[in-house]
Amino acid sequence: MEIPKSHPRYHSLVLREKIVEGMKEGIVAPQGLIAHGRGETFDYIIGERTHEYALEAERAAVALLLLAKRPVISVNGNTAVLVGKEISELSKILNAPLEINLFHWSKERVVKIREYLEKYGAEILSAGDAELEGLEHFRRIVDRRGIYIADVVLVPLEDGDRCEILRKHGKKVIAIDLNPLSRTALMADITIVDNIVRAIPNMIKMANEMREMSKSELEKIVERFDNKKCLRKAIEAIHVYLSKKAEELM
Ligand code: PTJ
Repeated sequence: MEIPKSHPRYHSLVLREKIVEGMKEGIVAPQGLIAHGRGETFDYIIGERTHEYALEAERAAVALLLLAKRPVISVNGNTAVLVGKEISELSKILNAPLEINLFHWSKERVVKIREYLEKYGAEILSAGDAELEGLEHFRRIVDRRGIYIADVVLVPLEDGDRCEILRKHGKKVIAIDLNPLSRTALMADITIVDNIVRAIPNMIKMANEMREMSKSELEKIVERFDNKKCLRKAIEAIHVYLSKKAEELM
């Protein structure tokens, strides 16, 4: 669908089109449309911008990924179509392979996502030759060279209990989730409450700036970060935004 640039919701409509096209191509799961709608709602009530608390989380996330010995970036259908190019760039800068890990798993979708991402040149893992103990759904299927042995995993647009299991397996988890109330947001070590389409470009910029930092500088950034405080700020920002909108109607 051709969207006129003059449309007041142009950017949001472009993202919707990407998700819908992705679904038609068999990359995005049908449930991905619903997940995207939930994300849109939360983005709307934070004012569709990156807040200071999100920048702090993005910086801590980049520091943790730079410190990691075996970092991995998990990719699902929504992530692939929204930021395939950008997440591949981040993967290369951080030396963190992408791993295709799906909730609504099918062999065909794994192949399609792989083919879709391959043009961007990052290392892509998708062997599905290991299982994460403690999980019953398809997200348990991982790559022996990737999530299975990773020490830090970036999990954008997650669905909840894998985050808990990854932590139980001793891994540090970074989530990107616009919903600060989700189980994933509450379970992760670092939660980035920001739209993935803003978060990943921010993280690319930060990674380029921070990759020359010393280990102790990076460690300080991670130590200073407080995820609960960050989530509190995100919830307060929603409250402030909605109160302002209500006042405007007085
Ligand atoms: O491709 P698959 O099979 O792995 O499935 C992917 C989805 C996203 C369908 C699956 O993981 C799922 O059902 O996720 P949930 O439980 O709907 O959770 C997705 C979370 O991501 C929700 O809390 C949304 O608010 C959030 N979200 C959606 N779009 C964005 C987002 N967060 C950041 N940026 C977005 N663009």
